[in-house]
Amino acid sequence: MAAANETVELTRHGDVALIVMQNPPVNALGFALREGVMRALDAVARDAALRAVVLAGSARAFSAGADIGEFGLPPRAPSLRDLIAVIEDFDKPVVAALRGIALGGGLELALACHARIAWPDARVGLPEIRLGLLPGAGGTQRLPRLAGVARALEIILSGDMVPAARARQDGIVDALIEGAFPEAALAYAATAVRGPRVRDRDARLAEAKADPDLIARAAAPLLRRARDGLAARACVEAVRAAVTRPFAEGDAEELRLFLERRASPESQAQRHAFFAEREVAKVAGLGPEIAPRPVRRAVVVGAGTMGGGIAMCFADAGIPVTVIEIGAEALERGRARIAANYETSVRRGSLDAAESARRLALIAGALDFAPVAEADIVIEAAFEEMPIKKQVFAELDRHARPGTVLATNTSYLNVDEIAAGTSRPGDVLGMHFFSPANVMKLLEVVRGAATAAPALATALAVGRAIGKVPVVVGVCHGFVGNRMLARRSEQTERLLLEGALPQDVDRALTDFGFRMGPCAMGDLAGLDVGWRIRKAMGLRAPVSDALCEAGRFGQKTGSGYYLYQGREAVPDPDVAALIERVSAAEGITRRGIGQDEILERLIYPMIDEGASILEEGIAARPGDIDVIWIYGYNWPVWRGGPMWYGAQVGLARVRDRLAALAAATGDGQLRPSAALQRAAAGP
Ligand code: 3H9
Repeated sequence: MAAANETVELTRHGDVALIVMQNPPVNALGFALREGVMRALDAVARDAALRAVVLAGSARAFSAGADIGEFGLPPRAPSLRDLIAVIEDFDKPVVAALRGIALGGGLELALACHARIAWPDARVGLPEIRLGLLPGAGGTQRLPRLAGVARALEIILSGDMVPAARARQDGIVDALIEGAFPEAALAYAATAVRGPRVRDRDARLAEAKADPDLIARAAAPLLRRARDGLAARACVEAVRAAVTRPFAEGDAEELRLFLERRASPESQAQRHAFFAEREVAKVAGLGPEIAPRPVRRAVVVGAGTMGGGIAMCFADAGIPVTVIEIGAEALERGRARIAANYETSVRRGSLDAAESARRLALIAGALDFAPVAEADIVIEAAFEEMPIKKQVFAELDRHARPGTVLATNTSYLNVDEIAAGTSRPGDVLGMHFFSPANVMKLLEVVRGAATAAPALATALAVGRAIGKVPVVVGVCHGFVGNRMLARRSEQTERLLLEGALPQDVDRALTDFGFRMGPCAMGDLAGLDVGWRIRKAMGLRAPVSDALCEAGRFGQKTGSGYYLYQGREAVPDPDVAALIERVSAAEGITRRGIGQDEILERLIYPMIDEGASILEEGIAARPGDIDVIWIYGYNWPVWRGGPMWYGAQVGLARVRDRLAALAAATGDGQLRPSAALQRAAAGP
């Protein structure tokens, strides 16, 4: 046994060498790992007794690809491309033994080997597009030569992982292995012969060479779905080069495009988002010594849209859940809505009928609180009114076992006040889901003043188990996401009153990269919800109120800020007239407002609010806020999130523009907060 260096082990087994990459947790191909593999190969090359090589990783990961953390650093040789060149031209056959994941540069390394064998749990993929990149170590040139051009485009542009069995069908993997590791790999390599290099295998390119439109046809639907159009188009161009140029030229073109994308602000933003998403899992006061409690059974209180969506999250994750309602009719309505949601998935082909039935069977209903006694976690999704919440929590306190996590799905209310009404505030916290709860990945986990660490750890573990990205936030009105959203909504209303129309406001945000602007979003969610809350609180939003008074609640009534023809929003002259009337009644002289001003007034106040949220400790890091906006509000990931964007613009500029806008409009809400001023001044 010999260590090539601290991350790579080289052992000899008869005439076969075994090189094992050991850079936990996922064998990212950092400098030490690359250097270690290079040294090991060198030792093998010099040893005449060795006639074949197995290159392997851990059970979890062959390799997750290039070390993303190194992208901002000066390059250090050997590069991944150097390593790939040595492997490809190695005069003894090199067999990649794939277990766990082989992603990005990890798969590219395997593609340079002379054969690939995979255990059934292996998954391969080229997820670079999710970081605003394209594969940069030959993936766009070699994959089409194995899997064909159309399939390679699908894999590269989706970034999805391909299970071993499918990778075998696609021709990416040469053999599926059932035997033990490493014996089965060594046995395979012992009989391996060095076939043609992947770069020399052009047969599968023939179809695309003969049909010049094939790439455009195959890429079109994939480009439509891409979230970062620049990266997606670069992927297509690199694959086109694989078809139209000799390997060396295509490969050089791929590298050129890769370096261009790697330096782009879009990719930097997505790399930030990647690390921010992993960072949110690190929570102050939650060390490895705090074990989450096991959750085998859940209860959701309330069978409304939110409660039903939350129940589906549990059923989707295989956790039995009981939904409690006060009336049989409401319970039945809730159950019917859940069943209809599953039916839609079956109709669309995303779920098969048997699985849908299995999930539905995991959801029970009850008309009293008795099932709470069996639950490990309870999520209350009742009406958004404090007296109702308190009543429900009194019942939960009466029925729940000690240690059951009691969570409220409140969007705004004070979690500490809810907790104080129970005899066990340590087990109470917020779990704020986003609508539709079974789809949106964000979960704000609200840590109350008294929330105990094990309860928090359990909520986070449950959140992850049901496929969410949980972010810990503190108690305040609206927590992080909705508190910032309120600043944007305020400005939407002001902009409409001062001279903009809904389509102007929305266009500023869709041009920025959002799928929808605030007016279209309001129409989708239903304008009446906010209207009722405002009325109860004695608040006004003159334009939105006037729309509701005219019965225009949004999509559900066929009209809101827009007129709806099916789901298509059409600007409505009646709305323009209504807004002009409201402006006049408010004594406001309307003026033309440019797109730049609209964008600044929608986004900068959110950044301002984010600065206060950070200063108050409601969110732990700027990246946490970014994750909240990316997963809860569809902030375009290639813009990195509001705090990342604010840092790119420069907080001092955000501060100055807000001050100027406040002075120009007389709107005090635009004045930069003390927190932003402090953040902009720097440490
Ligand atoms: C590339 O390969 C470019 C090439 O084409 C060209 C080069 C020339 N680098 O997610 P997890 C860390 S681009 C650095 O919690 P999971 C991660 O930060 C790359 N670090 O686990 C975390 O650290 P910590 C293409 C990485 O099981 C820890 O590993 N590859 C990398 O839920 C565990 O990660 C990708 O885009 C990396 N490449 O998911 C794959 N990968 O514990 C990106 C992970 O300190 N990675 N880390 O917070 C993933 O998609 C997921 O991490 C993975 C594991 C599926 C691998």
